[in-house]
Amino acid sequence: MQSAAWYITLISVISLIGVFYFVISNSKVKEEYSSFSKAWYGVRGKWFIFLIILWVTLLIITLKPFPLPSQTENYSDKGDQIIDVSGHQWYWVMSSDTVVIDKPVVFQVTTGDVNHGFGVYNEKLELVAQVQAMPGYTNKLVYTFTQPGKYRILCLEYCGVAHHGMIGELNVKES
Ligand SMILES: [Cu+2]
Repeated sequence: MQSAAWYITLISVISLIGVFYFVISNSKVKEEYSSFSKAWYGVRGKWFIFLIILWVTLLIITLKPFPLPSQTENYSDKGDQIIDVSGHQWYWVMSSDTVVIDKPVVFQVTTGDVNHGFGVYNEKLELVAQVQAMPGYTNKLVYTFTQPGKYRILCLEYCGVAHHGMIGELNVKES
């Protein structure tokens, strides 16, 4: 894989040098191009409009499924599992430590002092979800667990001498 990437890069660079050399060596040659430009200026206008439409369409398609949940929506109305989380030097305070699988969990995360990173890890210590914990803000993290187990909450932002000791527990049970 690495060597394939290397060869593709090498070939691309050599062809680019070739193109540059061709353009530079032909730049002194004068040619009549008014007929050429007349024909292509119209195309250029249409091409520009086409690219604008394509760009706006792609923006709408790709930005709509934005991966972050709405920060203004009131989740308590929907019967989701809501956990208020607050990070402190150096511990986590959570309004609940038990959730069930296959139902969205809304973590409402803030901090009592400095910035922390709220990271949810599974039993293999793989990061499954995370959000920033910031003073003066409540950031929402919506995550649906699919595997039961004992999950851990670790801090993802260095916040002082006992940063590594900020370990919380979350029990995820079968529904
Ligand atoms: Cu921290």
